[in-house]
Amino acid sequence: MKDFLDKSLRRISEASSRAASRAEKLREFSHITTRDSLLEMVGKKLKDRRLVLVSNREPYAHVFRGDKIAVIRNAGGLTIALDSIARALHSTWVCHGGANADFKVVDAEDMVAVPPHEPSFHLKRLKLTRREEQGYYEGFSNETLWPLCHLCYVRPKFLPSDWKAYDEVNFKFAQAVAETAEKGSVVFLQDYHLCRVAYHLKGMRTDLVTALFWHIPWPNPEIFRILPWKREVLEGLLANDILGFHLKYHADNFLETVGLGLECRIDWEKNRVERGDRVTQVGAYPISIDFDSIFRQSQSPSVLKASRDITAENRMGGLKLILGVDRLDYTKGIPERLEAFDRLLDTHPEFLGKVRLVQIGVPSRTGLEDYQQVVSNIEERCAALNSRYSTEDWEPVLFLKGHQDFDTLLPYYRMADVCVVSSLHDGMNLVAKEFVAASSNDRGVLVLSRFTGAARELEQALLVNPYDIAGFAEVLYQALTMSPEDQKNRLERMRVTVAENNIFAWAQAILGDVIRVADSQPLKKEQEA
Ligand code: GDG
Repeated sequence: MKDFLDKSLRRISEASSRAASRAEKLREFSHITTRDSLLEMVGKKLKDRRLVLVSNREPYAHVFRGDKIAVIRNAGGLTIALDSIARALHSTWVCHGGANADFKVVDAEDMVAVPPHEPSFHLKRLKLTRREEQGYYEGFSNETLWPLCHLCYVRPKFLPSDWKAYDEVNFKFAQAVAETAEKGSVVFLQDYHLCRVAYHLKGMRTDLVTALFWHIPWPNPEIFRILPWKREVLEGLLANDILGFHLKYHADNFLETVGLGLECRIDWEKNRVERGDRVTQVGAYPISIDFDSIFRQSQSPSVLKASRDITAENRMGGLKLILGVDRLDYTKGIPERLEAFDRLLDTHPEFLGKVRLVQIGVPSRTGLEDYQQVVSNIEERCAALNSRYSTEDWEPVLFLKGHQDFDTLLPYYRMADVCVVSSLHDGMNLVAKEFVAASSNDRGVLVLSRFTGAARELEQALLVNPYDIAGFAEVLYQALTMSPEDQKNRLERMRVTVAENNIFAWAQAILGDVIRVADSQPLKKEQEA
C-alpha cells in the first residue's frame, strides 16, 4: 500500500504543480486512516462508553440450508467497517432479523453472539410481522422516502398506514436500543429507515448520545414539503446529536428544509440547528470503500486468472469492455446507459463487433412494482440491442442478472476498459470508487454521472448527464478512444483520492464528532448547575 502510494505520488508531482502540493501534504502528514488506526482512535476516545450500532439490515443472517443452519455475512463496505468496530469494542448491533432461521439461534432477549467462528459482539434482532415489514420497509421507506429524496420522476406514495407502521417499527427499534444500551452509550443509526428512532429513544433515555447517517440525497425544500409527515420526519431527525450526509449540498438542503418547516434557530456558520434545549450538528461525511483491501484483492493471482477465464468464456479477447455494476434500481440510470450505448453503435459503426457492454445487476426490492418494471425494461432493451446488432460471433450486450460474490465482481472491474455509473441521482455511489480501486493498473476510464455524490470527489472521471442521451453517447466515444497516458494519469489521481478518503476515514470523522458531543455533555450539566 505504501509502495503504491509513493509511486502514485511521484507520478502526480510530475504531472502538475497543484497535484504536487497535494502530494507534499500527503507525505508530510501521511494521514491515511487504516482499520487499526480507526479502532485505536475510537477505542481511546470512547473510554468506558459503549457503542451501539443500529441498522435495518443485519450484518449476519442465519438461514436454513436443508435441516442445518448457515450464517451469511452481508459484506458491503459499510458493514465491513462497522463490523470491525463492533468486534473490537464488543458492541451491540440492533437490526431487523429478516432471515428464516434468525430466531432459531437467539436467546430469550433475541440476542445472538457473532461472528460464529469467534463471537465478539451481539446482534439484537427485531422481529417484525409481515404487515409491519410491508408498511415500514417496502412502503414508507422504499415507496415514500426513497423516491421523495431521489429526483428521478417516480412519484412517492403517501399512505397513512405505511407511515403508521414506519413510526411503530421505529419505536420498536428505539425500545430495543433502550433495553440494551448501557448508561452513557453512543448510538450510531444508519439511514432513512430509522428517521424516528432517536425521537422515541430520547423520550425513554436521556443519557444516550445519537448520530444518524443519511445514505441517500436530501432534496430541496420545494420537493420535501409535499410529504404529509414532514414535520414528524424532521423532528425525528433533529432528535439526533449528529446528523451526517454525504455532501455539504445535501446538508444545506436539509438545513433549508428545516428552516422553512420548523420553528428553530439555524446557525449557518456552525451548521447547527437549535430547537428548545436541543442542538443538532449537521455535517458532510462522504462515505467510501476499504480501498486497501479492494486494491490488494484485485491484484491477487486468483482475480487475474478469473479475468483471463472470463475473457475466454465470453470471447471477449480483442473486444473493448464497457462495464455496469448496479443494484437494479430505477435511480441507477441503466435504461439510459443502454440507450446511450445503442446511440454509440448507431453513430459510430466502427465499434460494431469491437465492443461489448456487460451489465451486472443484482435484483432488489423485488416485491415492488416500480422495481419489477425497471428490470423488465432493462431486459427488453438488452434483447432489442442484441437483436438489432448481433452477428454470428458477436453480441453487443451481456446482462448478468443476479447476485455475484464480490470475488466474482473483481475480475470484471479489472478487465473493464470503461466503467459506467449513470445514476439519475445517487447519494454517493460506491461502484465508482470500487472501480477506481480494482481496475487494471494502467487502463480504465470511469464515466460517471454528474448527479452522484462521487462526482464531487472523482474529478478526473468523465462526467456525464444521463438524461442527455446524445451527449452520453459522445462521452462513451471519448472514453473508448482515450489515450493510454491520459487513462493512467486520471486513474492514479483518483486512486490517491479514494485511498486517502477511505471508509475508515469516514467512520473516524463521524464517530469522532459524536464522541466529542458525548464528552461535552457532562461538562454542560456541571456548568448549568
Ligand atoms: C446507498 C446509496 C451510497 C452490486 N451488485 C452486486 C454487488 N453490488 C454492490 C457494489 C457496491 C454496492 O452494491 C452498491 O453501491 P451503491 O453505492 O450503488 O449503493 P446503494 O445500494 O444504492 O446504497 C448510495 C450507499 O448507500 C452507501 O452510503 O453510496 O448512494 O444509494 O458496493 O459492489 N455486490 C455483490 N454482488 C453483486 O451482484 N457482492
